[in-house]
Amino acid sequence: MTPLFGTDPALPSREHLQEGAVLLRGFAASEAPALLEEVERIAQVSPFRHLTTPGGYSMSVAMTNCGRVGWVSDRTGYRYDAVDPNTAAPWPTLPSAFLDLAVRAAAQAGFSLYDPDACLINRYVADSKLGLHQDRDEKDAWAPIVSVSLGLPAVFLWGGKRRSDPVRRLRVENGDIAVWGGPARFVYHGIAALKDGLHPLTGATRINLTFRKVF
Ligand code: MD3
Ligand code: FE
Repeated sequence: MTPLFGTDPALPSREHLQEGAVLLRGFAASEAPALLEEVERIAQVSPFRHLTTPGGYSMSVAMTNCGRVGWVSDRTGYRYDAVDPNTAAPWPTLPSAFLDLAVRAAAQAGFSLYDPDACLINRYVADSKLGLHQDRDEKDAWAPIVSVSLGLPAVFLWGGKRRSDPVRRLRVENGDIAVWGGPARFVYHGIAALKDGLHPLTGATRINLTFRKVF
């Protein structure tokens, strides 16, 4: 008998983070090369770009999207937009391999019938970081955010419901998936400055897919 989750490093494991949040270590590891091929295909249509924050700063993380809508930021604020402002065309559609993976991961964390509208794709290089924030531009406040880590490892900053709550640090690696929904949906989180390195699949970068139920 092969257990689905266990202590064998070749098999995925499941860590309970808090009520509504689960870390599935290695869950996407075997699919990572196929997922990264899709990312390249998407980026040929809607290239990675450094968005401008409402405060006028350029983000150190480069972003693109696929799905019915994509997350964008500019001097006027944050929003989901059905059109890529850089190409004036719709975002590439969500590949079935993405949707299938997100639905399986959400189900493992107890969220059935997950139906994400958007996948934000983040690309980190050495020193890229994402400051502590909440994801609150989505109407559905219960549906989880599913986060897939690919390539170089990173450190998740994982706080509480208030910005002043203590922040835990959690190392995530290629193939790890975190699911944050229900009571964990509005916790503050971020990514510490990426350490430089070389990953066999992604070179000097980390790619993160975050699936969102927007409507
Ligand atoms: C959601 N991305 O794009 S996802 C983002 O690795 C974002 O690129 C990070 O945060 C990345 O908005 C981290 C992981 C994450 C962690 C904690 C959360 C997402 C979360 C808590 C609540 C909601
Ligand atoms: Fe976030």
